[in-house]
Amino acid sequence: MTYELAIGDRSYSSWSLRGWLLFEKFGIPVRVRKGDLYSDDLQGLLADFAPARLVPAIRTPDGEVVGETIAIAETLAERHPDAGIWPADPAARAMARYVAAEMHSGFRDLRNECPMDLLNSYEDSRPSVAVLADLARLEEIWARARGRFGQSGKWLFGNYSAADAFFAPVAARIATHNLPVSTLAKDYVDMHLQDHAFRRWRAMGKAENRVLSVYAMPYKQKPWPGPAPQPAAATDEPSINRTCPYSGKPVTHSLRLNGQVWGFCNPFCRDKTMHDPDVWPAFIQMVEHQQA
Ligand SMILES: N[C@@H](CCC(=O)N[C@@H](CS)C(=O)NCC(=O)O)C(=O)O
Repeated sequence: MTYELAIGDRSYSSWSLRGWLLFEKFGIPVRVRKGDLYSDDLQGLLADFAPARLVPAIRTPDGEVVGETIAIAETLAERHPDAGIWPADPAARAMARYVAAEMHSGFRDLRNECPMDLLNSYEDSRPSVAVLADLARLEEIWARARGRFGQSGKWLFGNYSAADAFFAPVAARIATHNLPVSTLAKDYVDMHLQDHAFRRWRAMGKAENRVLSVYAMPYKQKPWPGPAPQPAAATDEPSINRTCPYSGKPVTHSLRLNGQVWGFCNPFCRDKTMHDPDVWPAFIQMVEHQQA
């Protein structure tokens, strides 16, 4: 038995992103089950995670259901004390818990006015005074965390911690809504956009190929503010490999990248790879092995 994680649409569900990062960044195996937001599909999924009423929700290997992202973080930290979910230093850990809890319960104006949408990015936006106040508060706590505890790495408390998972969707909001922030905050936002786990999540969201127009904003679009993925395209050509790099099953769907054709055992795994080929370790290993 492994953990199960219920999530919503990857392009839009900011809390699902946080919940998934808590597994992905700390090497905890999990079976992800996705439901479409605002649909019976999600309600059906959540019925299997009773009494959860929102995503993310998890089921532990021994069958306990936990909802609320902050409770999921604490449950995983308790069950995996060596995973580094919270910083090892007690003072850093205290502040990391504090800022993650503040994210969990606060920043409502930023969250309401600037929804997470990993499919779109805007030239400008008109942040309200309340959103600017949320940004000022973020600047304050990010600068304090980095200044006091950030020497050993590039994340808020040095190494990546649950606090960074909690702020990943905020980083996406700042970047895609082009919100005004300091250089220090922008550097931290860029860390998230470059992070391979974050990029895997975004690539999977693109592979889901589901657009929720309710999140569209009336602003001029700009290119995605993170690293531009290598161009790859779906193809029917025969692939170099016969088995899928992820499952070992026979190839059924292929993509073309840098003049070579690679195969996968289902359309989702082909498409998630196609949308950002550089961030999938098993795929990269296969390509490098073939080229060696
Ligand atoms: N406080 C909750 C918030 C979770 C939440 O708002 N999830 C949204 C998706 S991002 C949801 O499940 N929406 C479905 C609905 O409202 O029916 C947490 O920390 O997990």
